Amino acid sequence: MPIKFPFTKSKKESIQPTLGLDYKQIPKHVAIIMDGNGRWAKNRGMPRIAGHKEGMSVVKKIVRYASDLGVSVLTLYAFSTENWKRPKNEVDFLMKLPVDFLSTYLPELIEKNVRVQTIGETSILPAHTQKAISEAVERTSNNTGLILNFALNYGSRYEMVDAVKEIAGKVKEGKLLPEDINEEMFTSHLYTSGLLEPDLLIRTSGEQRLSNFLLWQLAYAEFWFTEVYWPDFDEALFEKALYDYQNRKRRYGGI
Ligand code: V07
Repeated sequence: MPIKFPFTKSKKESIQPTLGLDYKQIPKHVAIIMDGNGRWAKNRGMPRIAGHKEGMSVVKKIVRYASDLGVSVLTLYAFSTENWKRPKNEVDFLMKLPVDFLSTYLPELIEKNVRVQTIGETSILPAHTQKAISEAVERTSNNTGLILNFALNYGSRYEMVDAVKEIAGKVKEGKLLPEDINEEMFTSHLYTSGLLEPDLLIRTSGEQRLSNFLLWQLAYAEFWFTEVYWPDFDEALFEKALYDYQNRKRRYGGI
């Protein structure tokens, strides 16, 4: 029998946990590197963009599930600063995905009380992409449920260099003393300012690298990897990641 949770608002969705998750210890912030879309398509003799399209459907499923489980922040690595090196047709297609996603899914996000945010240098994305995203950000800005945080044109080293530049500017203007620079104030200059640090990082497709994703913010996160390509990722695997997370001892460098 499907189990409904007290924190689930939607009448449409229900989830069937199988592993015995502890609903009092759901990770607050889950970050995902959604890898393997191109390889998934290639294995089926399909163009890479078919993998991206299928990957987008999985985003919808996982957003629903994370929202139902009571996750506070879901950060998804949708487009990295390195992804511009891909063929133009692929980049063009990727830049249409936020438009496509939101044209069909924004009403459900609103209904589910999800708040859309982004991290990364979104100001250089194509106008149609920016327009769709800023509309979603605006229309969900008062929502208090899951924060759905898309990393778009995101690179962690760039983010940190940007923070350093901003801090240096404040020092130069005499607004800040070098001795007042500390971890907390550095953190507050990153794109993720105001968000909790990720508790759990998931990467699909068998790669076990950070690829310039949230280098500073993942300092204490648990890492969880699967061989499964992102288009084949599903609720059961997400639940397994959370289950494994709950069964690891988190010591923060202590004993
Ligand atoms: C993208 C689908 C998922 C697999 C990984 C790469 C391809 C959803 C979005 C999106 C972004 C912003 C937004 C709403 C939706 C997206 C890109 C790629 C660039 F406000 N999926 N997805 N954006 N992929």
